Amino acid sequence: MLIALTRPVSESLAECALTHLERVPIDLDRARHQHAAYEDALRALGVRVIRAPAADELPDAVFIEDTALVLDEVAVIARPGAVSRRREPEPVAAILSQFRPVQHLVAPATLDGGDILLVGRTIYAGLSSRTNEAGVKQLAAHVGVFGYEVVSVPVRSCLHLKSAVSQVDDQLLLLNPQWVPAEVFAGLEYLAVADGEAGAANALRVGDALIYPVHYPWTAGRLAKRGLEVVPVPCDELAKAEGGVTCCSLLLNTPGG
Ligand code: CIR
Repeated sequence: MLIALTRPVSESLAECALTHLERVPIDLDRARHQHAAYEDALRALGVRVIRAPAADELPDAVFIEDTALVLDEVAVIARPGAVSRRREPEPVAAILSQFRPVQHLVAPATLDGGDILLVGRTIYAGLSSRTNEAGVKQLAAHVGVFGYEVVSVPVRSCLHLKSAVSQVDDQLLLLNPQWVPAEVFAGLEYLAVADGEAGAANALRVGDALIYPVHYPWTAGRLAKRGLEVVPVPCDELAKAEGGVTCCSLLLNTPGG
């Protein structure tokens, strides 16, 4: 079965790190309702949701994806690129160690989980303002033993690699060609985001369904037209903190029940 680790929206969310967005007021109650709706959407798809402990003093803790890369064989604990986020991974690592052997990235490596796109045995790793060469190199050393190939991808106009591209079907990516060159993903097809929806490339694939922001209707229409099951979730309040749908969980396969 599939487990999703999530983490509550912190009291201090309004002090989140921001890179490409202007700071605007965030309605905490609304963000919490949206986060609950996201967890409900996961449950409705048969996923068991486990909440990591709240960390009200860490504004970005809800974006738990950035704290680790979880593979079937190992969990690699990230070292977030933003100094304000460096204390987020430890409690997550404690939970992951119940399910996987755990490896840690260490200084000078920095890496955010949002920069990692796993497609089969290929790990695309974004080199961004958060993830550096040392981070990708250490990651490659930890996962190479399990037969994963790591491919670096430069990320420029957006926060993370997965702001620009995510996987929506076995051979299909959803991608913003202005933010990442499609040629990097040789052998895969891609669907482009709709005009006026630059941030729409981040979808969370759960089995055959896609948890997807309700605020990108045109791109959602394109996904539906391809026969993909789109599960819309409201998440515009969390988007003000530069978070998307992949960022709010870490998914792990577990055997049996
Ligand atoms: C940050 O800047 O780190 C947070 N405010 C947003 C992180 C979003 N995470 C993600 O896309 N994986």
